[in-house]
Amino acid sequence: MTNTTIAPEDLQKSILQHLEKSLGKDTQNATLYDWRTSLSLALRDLVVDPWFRSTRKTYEAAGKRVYYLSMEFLIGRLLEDVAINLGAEDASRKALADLGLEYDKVVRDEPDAALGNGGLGRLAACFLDSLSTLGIPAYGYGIRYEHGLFEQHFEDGRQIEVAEGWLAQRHTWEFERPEVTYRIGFGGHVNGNWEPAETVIANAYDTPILGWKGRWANTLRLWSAKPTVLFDLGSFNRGDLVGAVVPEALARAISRVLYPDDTTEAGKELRLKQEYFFTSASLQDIVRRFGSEGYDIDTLADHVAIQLNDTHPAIAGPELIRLLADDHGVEMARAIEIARDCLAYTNHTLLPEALERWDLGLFARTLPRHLQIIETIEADHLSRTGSHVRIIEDHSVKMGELAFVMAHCVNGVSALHSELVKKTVFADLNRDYPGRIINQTNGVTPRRWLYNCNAPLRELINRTIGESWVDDLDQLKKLETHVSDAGFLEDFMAAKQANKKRLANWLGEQVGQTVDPAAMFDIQIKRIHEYKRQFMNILETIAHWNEIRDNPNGDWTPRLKIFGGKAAPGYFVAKEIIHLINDVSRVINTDPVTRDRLKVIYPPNYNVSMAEVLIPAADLSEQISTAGKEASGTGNMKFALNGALTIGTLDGANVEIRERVGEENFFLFGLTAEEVVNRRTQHDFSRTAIANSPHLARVLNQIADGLFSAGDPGRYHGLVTLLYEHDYFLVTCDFDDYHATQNKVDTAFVDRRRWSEMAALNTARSGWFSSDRTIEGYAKDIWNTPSLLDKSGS
Ligand code: GL4
Repeated sequence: MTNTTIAPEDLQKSILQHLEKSLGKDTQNATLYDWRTSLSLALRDLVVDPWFRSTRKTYEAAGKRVYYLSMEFLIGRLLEDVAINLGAEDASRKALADLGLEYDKVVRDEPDAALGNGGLGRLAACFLDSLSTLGIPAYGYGIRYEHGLFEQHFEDGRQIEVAEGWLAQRHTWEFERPEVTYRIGFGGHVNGNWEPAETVIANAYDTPILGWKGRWANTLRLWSAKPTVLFDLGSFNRGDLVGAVVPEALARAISRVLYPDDTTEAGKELRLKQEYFFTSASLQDIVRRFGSEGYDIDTLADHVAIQLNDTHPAIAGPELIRLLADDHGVEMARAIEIARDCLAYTNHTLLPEALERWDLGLFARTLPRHLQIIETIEADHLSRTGSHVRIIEDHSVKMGELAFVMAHCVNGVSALHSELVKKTVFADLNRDYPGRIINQTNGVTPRRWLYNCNAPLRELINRTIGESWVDDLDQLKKLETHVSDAGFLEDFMAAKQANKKRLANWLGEQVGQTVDPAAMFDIQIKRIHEYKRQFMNILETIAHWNEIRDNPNGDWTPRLKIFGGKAAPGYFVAKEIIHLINDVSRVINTDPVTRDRLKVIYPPNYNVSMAEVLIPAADLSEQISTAGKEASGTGNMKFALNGALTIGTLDGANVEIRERVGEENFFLFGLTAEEVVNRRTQHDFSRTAIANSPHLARVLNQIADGLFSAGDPGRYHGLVTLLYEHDYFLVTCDFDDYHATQNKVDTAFVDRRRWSEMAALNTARSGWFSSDRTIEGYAKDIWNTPSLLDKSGS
């Protein structure tokens, strides 16, 4: 084991040295930021050795490497990650305590690196963690956005977006590489060669990603856009001060902001440019590195496995062909073959609006050479397969089809999703290329999502089965034998209670609300979307509130409902749902009749760090999407791993979670994916469902009458009408079953012994949902990359 053990005294010395020498501060004037940065730099010093060692081993092994191309990496904070992977958490605590500082406060000062929207970006971050833990040589490639996902504020219950500024402070973990730059062209003409009209520079910034016990570290390389000409001196000298900075502003715009939506075609030129920008820079980097090691370009696919995280980097197909054919003189047909052998594509959604299509005119103007290559790819595909599926159609370039045709392997992200990919979006291509679509069910890193965020449960597990579960999560199965032991169950619930108290304190600090840690903590955290049905959750909450009011002396199980999540700024309905949740919460929380038994809290600005406080404290996990719509979900796995029970539909990875934890330990409700499709064909299905559900009808009338929007009774007419007229996500059809199942949850929660067994079994049986297992699957079935880790030492 290479657990870099560092004595607290040595760490403290290093912290003080960085405070003075790197930050130019003395202890008297040091701020929290200074201390946090000094600790980070001191720990970063310890990362460099394993990082260099891994890089050397990678080059020596001369084997295949993974390149994970992703528009998004939703990393969150890194300091704690590094501290635990180095085995330096205790030393850090001690070193800081002796300086009069509190470790937890210092780590909480770090802003989240929010370079992603939600599940897709967070999955990429979990994959980086697992790749390093498994010692698979890999690079993550993405964009170094200056502004990550927007900050969410509430004003009178409405979502307000404010630009986020994580780079306003020094980002301690990265190393700028001013010498690593590539030119990225746009527009222009093709006269034999492509002559772009416009060029920007992609500049690399590297962050080491350390795996468990510091045994291995890979690199996350993010690209920042810079102008080729810093400053238009001519304009400046003519007195045009604004015009002088235009070239710089235009270039930098490319890496300025993360698009705040991963499920709608953001459209427009800038998004296309962002996608090409980071894909081209990454591929140029890969090909350059390959060449510098002296290999024959014809063997590229023996050394290079490129994974496309959704269609955002789908331009990689034509770009790699361009580099091979135009720059390295490889014959076109062979270039297509090599590129395909290198590339694989993960599909993350079936939502039609998320399958990118670019307007042909825009595409031709921006990437004229690539359009020619795509025509060649299409002709090759059509002639080889006799397919009728085109890549260029209806005056647009279809990126899903392009990614599929140019990948040797296409995977979905849960068993159900992969089957639906075969049957729906890519049914025809599946026939043209049988066997190309496979499944790799998502996973989450147990380092962040149990070890680090849930210290009480971590300690209990360590005491019970030892520590080997952290990088071998199947070991959690050993907990099963302890589930019949009353003492163990008590300890398990004590850990949960400690987390609930921590959350209660946190809520007190953050939103000024007092909550009862004995209540059931029922949590739905994720992006706000109609298909995820936060709307159904808040409607059911109102129905529950009505029931308590109707029978105030009933034996009600106290519940705290927590919502968290952001809506895309342009997604009107999602923003209405946020507004409604906040309005309902105001009314319910001030009702003296129900106050002790039902509370609704929606802390603003949900992010990775907030999830780390919420998930360990959950009793109930809400995974209630319309069946067939949530490709996988990964929050569902984090909750189950941390001993929450799920109320959920047969959607995404819920299906596999239920299979593994046992159907008796999962609260299932709702239509199946197949039933959903059938129900939509029935005439007036939503009106019928509402007419048959007195609970729902009453709730909808209350909302329509303005009960939750005093002074503005018409506020939610649009939302209510939507349910009557276009209930595409079948909120009305699943409502009654959901409500009845929630009542079962209430009853179950009161039987503490049984509940604690179910909760502990959820933890014990969630080992399969480790992203280590997922990455092993990719390595074996898609990449053919070995681990270079010598688990025994060095
Ligand atoms: C998503 C899916 O919506 C989500 O179910 C899945 O877990 C995640 C990672 O595979 O990918 N697809 C898109 S687009 N955004 C997501 O979060």
